[in-house]
Amino acid sequence: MEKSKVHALLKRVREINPLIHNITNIVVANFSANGLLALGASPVMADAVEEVDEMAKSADAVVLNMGTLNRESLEAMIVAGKSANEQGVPVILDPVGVGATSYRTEAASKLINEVKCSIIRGNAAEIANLIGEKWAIKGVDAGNGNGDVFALSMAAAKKLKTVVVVTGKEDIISDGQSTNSVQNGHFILTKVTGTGCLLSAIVGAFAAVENNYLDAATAALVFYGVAAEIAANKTDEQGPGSFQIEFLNQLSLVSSSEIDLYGSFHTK
Ligand code: ATP
Ligand code: TZP
Ligand code: MG
Ligand code: MG
Repeated sequence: MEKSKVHALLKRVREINPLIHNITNIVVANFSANGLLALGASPVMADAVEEVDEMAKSADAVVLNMGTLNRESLEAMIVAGKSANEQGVPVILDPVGVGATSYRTEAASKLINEVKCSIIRGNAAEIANLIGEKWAIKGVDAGNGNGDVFALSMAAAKKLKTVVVVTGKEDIISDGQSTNSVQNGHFILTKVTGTGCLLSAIVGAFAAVENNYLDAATAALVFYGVAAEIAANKTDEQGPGSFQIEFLNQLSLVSSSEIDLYGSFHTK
């Protein structure tokens, strides 16, 4: 993929203003909605089992996030996911905290057995646990595992027959055949809760406008990482609060020329 495709997809998101239906966790709902708006997408948070079928049908992408999962939200995710599958609407899964408890691990298995996910995005521990490989996890945060994330993303994509994104210092995106890596991002993203969840929502916005999901996810990660780098630079030394606000600004401001200047990604 060329940088020109990142520009083109960003432009398309900003022009089309896709509707992103999120069933997400209580920690990040507001931040995710604001981040999607800043990008130029249109967020809706809806999790009542009575309405998710209808909402998912009218959406351009559905994002399922297991962060504060419970019986009702799991049921709503399955209904929304099936509805999206019937309509050809892409489904993005963020398996937050899978591996931390057996409930999350079992719920994730149920979800991926019943719903066809277009893209699954998580940290290395979450993705490893999703395919039955043990990898240390600390609550919702990646533990100190130091396995091969390239091999992990490829193995997970093959096993789950979908595009898998493993994020961390370097991000790896695989469809089981081709694998891309993205070097953009900044350490301070790990000091603001919900930056992984918002990323999954933004991956949804790119998947809404591009059905090559390997390219869509890669472009989303480059865009997101560049926005973070610029925001970190502008709020140098001020800490995560200032960064969080400036990051929202940059999600709306990042331009094609900044992507040309700072974007860093490769096909492995
Ligand atoms: P975790 O709970 O382990 O933090 P997460 O779901 O928040 O996981 P991350 O892996 O933190 O997701 O990814 C969110 C964003 O932060 C991605 O854009 C990723 O590239 C970036 N990121 C994470 N860690 C680093 C790091 N050490 N340096 C640079 N960027 C990072
Ligand atoms: N607890 C349950 S969900 C959640 C926390 C802290 C937010 C996790 O967000 P992220 O994006 O994975 O850091
Ligand atoms: Mg993080
Ligand atoms: Mg996460």
